[in-house]
Amino acid sequence: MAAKKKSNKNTGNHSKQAHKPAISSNGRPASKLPAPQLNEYGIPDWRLEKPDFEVIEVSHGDEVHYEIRGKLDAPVPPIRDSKYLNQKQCVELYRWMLMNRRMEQALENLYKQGKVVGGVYFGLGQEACSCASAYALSADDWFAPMIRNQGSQLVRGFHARDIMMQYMAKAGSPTRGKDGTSHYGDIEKRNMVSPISMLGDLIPVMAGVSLGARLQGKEVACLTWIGDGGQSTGVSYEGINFAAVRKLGLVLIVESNLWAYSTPTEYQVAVKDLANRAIGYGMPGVIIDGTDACQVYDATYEAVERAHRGEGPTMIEAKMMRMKGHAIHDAAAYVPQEMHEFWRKRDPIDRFEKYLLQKKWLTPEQNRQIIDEVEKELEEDRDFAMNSPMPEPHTASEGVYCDNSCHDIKPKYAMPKSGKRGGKLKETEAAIHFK
Ligand SMILES: Cc1ncc(C[n+]2csc(CCOP(=O)(O)OP(=O)(O)O)c2C)c(N)n1
Ligand SMILES: [Mg+2]
Repeated sequence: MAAKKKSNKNTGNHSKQAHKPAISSNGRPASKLPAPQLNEYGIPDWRLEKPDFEVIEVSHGDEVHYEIRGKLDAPVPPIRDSKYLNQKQCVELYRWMLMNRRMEQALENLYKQGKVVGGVYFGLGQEACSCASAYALSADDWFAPMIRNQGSQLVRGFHARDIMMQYMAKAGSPTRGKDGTSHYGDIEKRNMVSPISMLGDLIPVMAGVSLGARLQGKEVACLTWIGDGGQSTGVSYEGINFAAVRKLGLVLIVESNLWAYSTPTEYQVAVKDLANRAIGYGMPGVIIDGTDACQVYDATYEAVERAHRGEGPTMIEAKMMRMKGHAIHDAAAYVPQEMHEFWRKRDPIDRFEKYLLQKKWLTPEQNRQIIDEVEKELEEDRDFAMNSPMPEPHTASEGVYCDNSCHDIKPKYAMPKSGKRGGKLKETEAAIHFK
């Protein structure tokens, strides 16, 4: 169910044309990129910094806490120039990241004012990962956000007011007040599959969306995200493996944000780089700095192109830090303070802003204007959401189950092509399965 929308000037649905590599006037790529390094298992690692520390469990009697050991005073790395993004796109992307951050700040305030019905989830520190990846999709591609990917919904055409109304369970929210978080999709316009709370379950679903489109003669990229914790679930393995075997257009971003609730990655998995798991599935993997919008965009863009060519899935490990607790109720007191300080210096929005200003792709005046516009839009959306009504009691049972008046279930692109053999199995074939 999708909320009725006001017109969206900044649609995240980009034409192919918009994704031409940034080329300088002499026809060469605008900048020289360093050759990507490979990790010990041959996985490309695009990062310009490899943070060198680990979290360890320390116990004093009955009390256990975490400490961080390693090099915490390393200089902040530069942003890696994009191979594909031009100036206009970079500025637009920066605006989405700002919108993502400021919307979540507004949601936090609404929660503290008692206006939110359930909890609130944040993607603080992960705005580049959510926004730049969604920005790399073409209009016909599909995406399925998880709790840290509210920014991707903005990029793909939802408004802050939709998300705010959803958290407040308002009548005009995407689920008409029937859910307090983000369990809605839009299969008509924005090609968004609803988040599934059970971690990993979206992976086979998105593999299935890719397969469904292929049966209808279309290769689409299907983007979803999974946390470092969520990636350990069995269904993640099954879904990724299925996509790899059938060469489906799954684009999987592993949000390697160092914590799964209160468990540090060191106590969750034995591998150093989660992208190494791509080797076991027989698919390409790449490691990127998840706080660098250009790296996120380029890696996703290449994975999307690969999906469009029908070559199969890609696993992108985006390394970064979950900068807040699991949700608003979790103060994350278990995270060593120095760890927050290290990553605060690598804030994706601050770094991207500085990069654009230094490159003179954004003047301080233009920057001020963008910030003012974002704030104004959010203020209007917040007022709209706050003043909109709660659902009428009699609507409680409406739209819960799909019926004939709901929508036609039909192929989106074309009638699936049937095999030469026809749909009927020979009796002997069916019998083979029971032997
Ligand atoms: C299959 C399953 N197990 C457990 C949970 C409860 N749960 C929700 S989020 C979460 C932690 C997820 O950590 P991670 O995947 O690293 O994502 P992050 O919160 O760091 O973004 C857990 C255990 C769940 N939703 N689904
Ligand atoms: Mg995590």
